[in-house]
Amino acid sequence: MKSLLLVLPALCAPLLAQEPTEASGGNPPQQPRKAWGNIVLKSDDVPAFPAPPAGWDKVRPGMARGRLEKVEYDSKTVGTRRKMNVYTPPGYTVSRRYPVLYLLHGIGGDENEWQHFAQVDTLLDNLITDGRAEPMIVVMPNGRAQKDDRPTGDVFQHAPAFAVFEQDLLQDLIPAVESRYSVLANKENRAIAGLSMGGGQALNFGLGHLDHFAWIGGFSSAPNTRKNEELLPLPDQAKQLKLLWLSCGSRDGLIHISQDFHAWLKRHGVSHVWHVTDHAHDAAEWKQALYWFLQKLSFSSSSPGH
Ligand code: FER
Repeated sequence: MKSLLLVLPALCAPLLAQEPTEASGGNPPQQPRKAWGNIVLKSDDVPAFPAPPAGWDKVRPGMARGRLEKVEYDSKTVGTRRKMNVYTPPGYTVSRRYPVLYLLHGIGGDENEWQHFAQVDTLLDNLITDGRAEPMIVVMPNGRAQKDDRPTGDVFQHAPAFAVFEQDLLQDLIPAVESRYSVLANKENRAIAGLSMGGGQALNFGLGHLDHFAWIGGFSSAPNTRKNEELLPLPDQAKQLKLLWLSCGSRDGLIHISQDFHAWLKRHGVSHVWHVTDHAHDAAEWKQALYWFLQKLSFSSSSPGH
């Protein structure tokens, strides 16, 4: 089973991450055990949102649909042409400009992972049609910034490339998106979120570049998340954010990472969303987190770009 996990990278993250215990030996050997803490729930580890309503993830016949396309860009950082998936909303037109969400995958994933886990196009089509999310572009890049960026072999060895992606994102990917699509290119219209390793990246890069991002979401963030004081050396600076979101499943052995940052934010009076469901480290968690996160992105109510 363990070797099978390593050759099924797109499916790895949720399977690798099932609340391993010392007794069950549930971890693959490459994975640092200390990262998976004992789960100790606090009284405020509760959902901020209910389970999504019926039909939330169903394709509706006859409805206007957005487009999902595979796009390549030149990365000076990596020295290769890199792939991303880009969702454009129903009726996308260059005669208007759109906000952009950068959506980052986990350690076993790639640019296809979010679509595979959460059918991002369907969620957005439904939310936009119902007026519950604003028309936006969603960019799903490959956050493993190394020449061979396929999730093969021991994916935990790729952790350093997830840090290198900070440079690829800011210097290569965002400029490529903003030159190719009709984009509102300011921080009020730029969001970043991700799951697990991608959650750590979103917190690290988003909070590290408050001049670039006003909307930040960490879903089930992984041990690549920087320490609280490094994430936000000056907690008051978070006041310039429109949204800081932390979510996790209560059966996820990585929840201590989100709990710790949540408690620190609370202590420092930094407002944020804290959404804890009864899911584990799995696609069900990330899909509903994305569904509610998308509805919090009220770009136009906050934006000088409109
Ligand atoms: C770790 C445990 C989990 C780790 C990363 C993860 C870099 C990431 C999991 C995921 O992305 O699903 O110790 O170290």
